[in-house]
Amino acid sequence: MDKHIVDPADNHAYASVFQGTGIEDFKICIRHHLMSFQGRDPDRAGDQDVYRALSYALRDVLMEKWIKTQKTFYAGKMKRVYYLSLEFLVGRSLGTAILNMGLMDEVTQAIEQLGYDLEELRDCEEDAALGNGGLGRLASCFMDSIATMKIPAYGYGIRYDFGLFNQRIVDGYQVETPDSWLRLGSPWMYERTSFMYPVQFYGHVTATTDKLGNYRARWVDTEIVMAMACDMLVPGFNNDHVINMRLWRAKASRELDLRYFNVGDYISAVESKVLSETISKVLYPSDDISEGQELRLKQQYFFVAATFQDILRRYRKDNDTFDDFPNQVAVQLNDTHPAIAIPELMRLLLDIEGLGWEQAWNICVNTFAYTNHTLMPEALETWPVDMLGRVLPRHLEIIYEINRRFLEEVANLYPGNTRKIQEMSLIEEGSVRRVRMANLAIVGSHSVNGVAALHSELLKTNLFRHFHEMWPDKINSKTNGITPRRWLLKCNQGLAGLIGDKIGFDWVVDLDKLRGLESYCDDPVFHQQWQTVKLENKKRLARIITATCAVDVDPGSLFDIQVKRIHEYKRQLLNVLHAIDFYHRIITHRDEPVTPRTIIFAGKAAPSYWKAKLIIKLINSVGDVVNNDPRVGDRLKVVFIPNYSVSLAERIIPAADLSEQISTAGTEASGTGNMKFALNGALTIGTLDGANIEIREEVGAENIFIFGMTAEEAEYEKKCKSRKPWQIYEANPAVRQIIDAIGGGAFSNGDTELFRPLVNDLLSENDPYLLLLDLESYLDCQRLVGQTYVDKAIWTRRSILNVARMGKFSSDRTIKEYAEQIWGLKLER
Ligand code: HBZ
Ligand code: IMP
Repeated sequence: MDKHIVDPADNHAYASVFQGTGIEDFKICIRHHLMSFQGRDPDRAGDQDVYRALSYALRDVLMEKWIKTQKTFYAGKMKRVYYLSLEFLVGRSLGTAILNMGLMDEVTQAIEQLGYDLEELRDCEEDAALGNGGLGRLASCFMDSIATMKIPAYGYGIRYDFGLFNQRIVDGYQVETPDSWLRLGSPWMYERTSFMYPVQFYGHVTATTDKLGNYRARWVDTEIVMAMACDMLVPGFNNDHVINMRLWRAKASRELDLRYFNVGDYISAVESKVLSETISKVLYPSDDISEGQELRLKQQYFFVAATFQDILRRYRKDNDTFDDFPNQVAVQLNDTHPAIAIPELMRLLLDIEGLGWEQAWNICVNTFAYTNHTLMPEALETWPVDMLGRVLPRHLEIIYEINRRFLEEVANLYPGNTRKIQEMSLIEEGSVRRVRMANLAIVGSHSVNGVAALHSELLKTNLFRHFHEMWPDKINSKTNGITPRRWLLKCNQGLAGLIGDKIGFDWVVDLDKLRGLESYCDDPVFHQQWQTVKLENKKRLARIITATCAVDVDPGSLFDIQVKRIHEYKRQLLNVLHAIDFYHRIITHRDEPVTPRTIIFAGKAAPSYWKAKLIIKLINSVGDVVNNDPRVGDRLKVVFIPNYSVSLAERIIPAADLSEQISTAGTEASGTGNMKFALNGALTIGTLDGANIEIREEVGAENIFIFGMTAEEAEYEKKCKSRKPWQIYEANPAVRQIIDAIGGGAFSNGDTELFRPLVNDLLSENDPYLLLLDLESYLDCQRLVGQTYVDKAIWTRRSILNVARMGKFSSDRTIKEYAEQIWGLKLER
């Protein structure tokens, strides 16, 4: 029988209450949600209630567009792209939904007419912080670009109950508290109770033979956890295209309940239910360090197994065989976190679908592509063979077989080269044998990409050199990007408006259009307007600093900002050394003119990373001394803003004059904060590392402050130690004064032990991050920054040129490259 719920003639047939997107429609829909879903009297609703009602109203519009979008995928029999990521650092959704759907005027007015303020409603939203830092935020920028470029793609991940911890600063130290972002539920999470898949763990493997007499492995006696789909919808910019991130939530299986209930053990039944649901409880809070916990492995397999059941379900609707799989499905692995997908797809094809090894393997390799985000050895994931074999016995068997065949190939190519075989093996030998997930990901993918030009080169010449020699076409580079929608249009409405007045708004979807600003780089009226926008943004940030740090800062001073995860290689400590030097210069040469500065930090340290936490303590301690020294006055302030997050970044970045990107060359794979700052008119002080190199190429060497060693020089110094930190300490009085101040207790009430570990590292010949070797060059460069800032015309000109030349760093460009060069898609435009 025909179904008639939908009248095809009706434009808005799918939405029950929603008739359109006019001001009156919104008001009706908000009232409806307030009453029917929240049980609120519209006359007595608070900001939080109206925020929710508005979000649901917008979600109705999104859902309708999503269904239409999905239908076009089916109608066009399109190749689907699956972006698998354990992290999506989404931030807030309300503003993006309004902006991307072009509903700003309607919504603002509807809300105003109801007697509320849109800004205040937006502040009611909790960030979805389902990621640690760069890697997770990149995934979210990619979702925005994929939707904007109308690519048939899906993000897949985990719906953590607790996202990245909240950070408080107590007595200068970081203290972590849980991020219970779902306490009140999120209107942006669409729970689909009908999409539930079983995921197996533990058990063992038995062999059977199928009808044709072939070996078939069976994975039996397993524990089962259910994965429930929760969707977050992602609208493209101004194009009616809506895609989804499908995030899995762990639910106890009925089977598990019954096993205990049947024997009358009610408490055990409930206990094991709770236990199996812990899989999606919490995001692991370490970036760039692999923790190696069993629960983390279970998280990885949980989301991969559920995702592949969903992928195959969709594939089977239009296909009877697997021949066409790689032409219909592309899977991008965001780092090695989802790399267990490779043996999982093999398992499904071999054990469930009954394909032969060769055919299954070809399908795998042609389906998967792997993105590497780090060269740091401590971040490369390996799993103890014992653990993997216990949790996923069949997968370990498959990994061994992949390795056996692969090493055979290596041995044929390089007879007798046992060293090579050892280094390329998927198994690391040692007292504990471990599975190397990066090697698995390389062998099982047709494409391996780095995230900036330098990083990809280093993959080819160092970390993955053997693989590059064997497969010279596999490793490629896709320089990261950021979405201009969130990172300019939304976060810096003043600047976006000013740019729009001059050159229109085409840049929002075609960032190269910003080049049009170059012709205004010497226009004095435009300079004035440009400076006014920056000053307003700085005033807004100054208010936040007063509220959160209880320090008053001068919006007229140079805002010098470093915000990112706290990590030794990112060298926040180097920045502190400059702050101390600046302080010393003020108090020893009191009449010398200086350019007043506010040095701003924010960022989280992994809870187990004590040295990074000690750096936070040092920043706060230096701040305490400097900010309270009457000799300093308004010339210098040092502040640490607590609880860095996406929504805080949206307030901090537009207020920056100077962007600190000062990692040891060769350590930061790309960086994306560097791009966000430059796009908002900050000048960069940085090393020749990651994407900084490409930023310099684009903006011109005269418009960026570069200092320090190159990656090659840093590599050389690490090996040959031609310059020793203690020699620099002895030869340079300013350096000595800085180190002695920290070591002598000037920032720790005379305690000479507290910061001893940091001082020891600085003076050690084995400091892997080479801080003292770059310090003099950094201090000189900072002096030049201060002098340059005094000349407003020069600074503003450079700021404008930075923005004008940021076109390359749109994630739309990055995604276009992935789509055409890795995923095998042809794009409309
Ligand atoms: O990925 C970052 C890189 O450090 C940065 O240079 C790059 O721009 C960015 C995007 O490509 N890497 C991360 O953010 N890594 C993690 O967050 C991470 C999380 C969990 C891990 C390991 C790393 O187990
Ligand atoms: P999924 O791709 O099965 O996850 O479904 C996503 C949405 O696409 C569904 O809610 C439907 O609106 C639509 N859809 C699913 N299957 C088909 C199909 O076979 N043809 C057209 N649209 C479909």
